[in-house]
Parts: sequence; C-alpha cells; structure tokens
Amino acid sequence: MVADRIDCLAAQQSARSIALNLGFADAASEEIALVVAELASNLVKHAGRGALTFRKVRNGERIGLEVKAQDNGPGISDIEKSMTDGCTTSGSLGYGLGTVNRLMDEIDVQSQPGAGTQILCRRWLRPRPDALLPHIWDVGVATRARHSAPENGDAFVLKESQGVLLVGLIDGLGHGEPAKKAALAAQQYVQTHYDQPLDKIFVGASRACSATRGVVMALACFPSITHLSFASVGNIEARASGARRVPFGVHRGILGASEPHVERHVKLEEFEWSPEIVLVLHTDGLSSRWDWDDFPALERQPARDIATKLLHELANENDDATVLCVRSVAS
Ligand SMILES: [Mn+2]
Repeated sequence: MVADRIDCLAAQQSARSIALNLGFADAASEEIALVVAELASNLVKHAGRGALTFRKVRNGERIGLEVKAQDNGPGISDIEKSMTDGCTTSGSLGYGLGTVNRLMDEIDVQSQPGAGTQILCRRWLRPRPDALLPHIWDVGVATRARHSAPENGDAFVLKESQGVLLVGLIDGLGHGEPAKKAALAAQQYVQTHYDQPLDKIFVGASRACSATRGVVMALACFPSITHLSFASVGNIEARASGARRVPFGVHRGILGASEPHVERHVKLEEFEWSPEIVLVLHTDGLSSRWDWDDFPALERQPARDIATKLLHELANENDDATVLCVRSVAS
C-alpha cells in the first residue's frame, strides 16, 4: 500500500532490489525503479493511496517483472494522452505515464471515471548477446542531412538478437533540430523495444514522440532468412530486388500526431523471403522513381555499396536522405 512520500521511496527501493534479484542489469533495474517511482507518486497524487504489486512472470523461456498499480481514485479521463511523452506529472491534472511507456516493454491501462485505475506493465529480461551466432545478414546504410546541415532528421535502427534481425527507417517531419528530435524519440523507443511485436512497437513509438512534430517509419523484421515481417506508416519507400514484386502496403499518416491514431491500425504484413532478395528502404529525400533495371548488377553488390550508390544517384539536396539495405550473406 502506498499512501505518502516515504512509501514511494520504499516502493522504488523494493523495485530496484527485486529487479536485481531477477537478473536485470544495473541500468535496467534503475529504469524499473524509476517507473515504480512514477507509478507510486501517481497513486498518492491522484487517488490519495493505492496498491503496488510486483510479480515474476514467464513467457516460455523468458522471465520478466510485472508491476501493477491499482487505486480507487477518480480515474484517468484520457488514457492515451497520459501515456504520451510531454504530458508531464508537474501539472496538477497530468497522469504522467510517459516514462512507463518508454521504459517498460508492455503497458496496459484500465480506467473508468470514478471507478479507479489499474496499470499493468511488464519488462522482460533480455538474453545476453550471443557472439557465436553465424553472421547471416549484410546491412548497409547511407545517410546525409539536407544541404550538409549538422542536424539530420532521418534516423535508422539496426538490431540483431538471437538470430532475429530488425531494421527500421524513420523520417522526422520537416528538417533541422525539430525533425531530429522527433526521429530520435522514435528511434530510442524502437531500440529499447526491438523484440516486441512490430504493431506494438508502432503504438509505443507513437506515444514516445507525441510531443514532437511526428515521424514516418517503416520496420522490417527477419525472424529467419526465409521470412519477413513488415509494417510501415507514412511514405518510407520499400523495395525488394528481383522479378517478383513484393506488395509492401502503405498506411498513410504520421506517428506522434495526436489524430487520427493511425498506429493503432498498423497491420503486420508477412512475406516469404529468400536469400537472393535484397531489401531496400529509403526516405523521401530520395526519388522513388527508380527501378533495379536502372542499376545493372547493383543488387549483387555488398549492402553498403548498394546504399551508397542509391543515395548518390537519387537523393535531392532539399531533404535529409537515408537508404538502408539488407541482403543475405548466404546468397
Ligand atoms: Mn523527408
């Protein structure tokens, strides 16, 4: 039970030691403690008091920590808004869950006006990087800001873990510092939630960059060399090499813009893949009017060379431009 500042501090300390005991690293345990501090202070501030419970959870081989905060307070009127960054706890009305969204893998909020609030969140233990995994992917990125400006509003994600590869491309709206800020907020969320389902990553990333101009983003996940999961919001160009056209879908919209919540309707697309196919993602700083036939034999080059060549040939001076290319080393 949490009812005052002393309880909040005690809850934070308990969370830290429970996390360490479960095997979380120091930094992760500190983040979990921070989340619990935020949940505890919300309980006191908005409901006067409430209950915090910790539970070890399992999902197959994985172990995680579940934190539940429950109160009988007035409830949250706008749940979605409470989970967005930029909605701070410093105001008298804000129910700040931005930190919870960013630092926990999963978050679920149930609240009815007048009937209290239940917040359930989980964080999973991540396996240690396994250096012995065979290297099967060749990934290349080429990027530069418009007019060689110092701030690049494009960002990319590249994460390989347990044989699963996740790559992503993010374009912050506009250019310069505000675009960079938006892109980095989304990038940071994706990097810390890389092993979550793609559609959930879109929802969380959208919340994480809601106080910014917003971004467009495409994510491609290869659980194996024969399978691609793909999702995209906005105009990131996606192409696959070879004769077979891969029908990448496009959801119009912007992540982080409060309306109309396009991220909730993101549909995962699943494709069969094969080692000879090259995947290219690029931002709209490059012309989309190109075809593999324009660059004979390019698809057999190393990923880095493909990305560099496309950037050089297709980028326009007036926008940040980024190309990300993935090919299999086995082909
Ligand atoms: Mn752009």
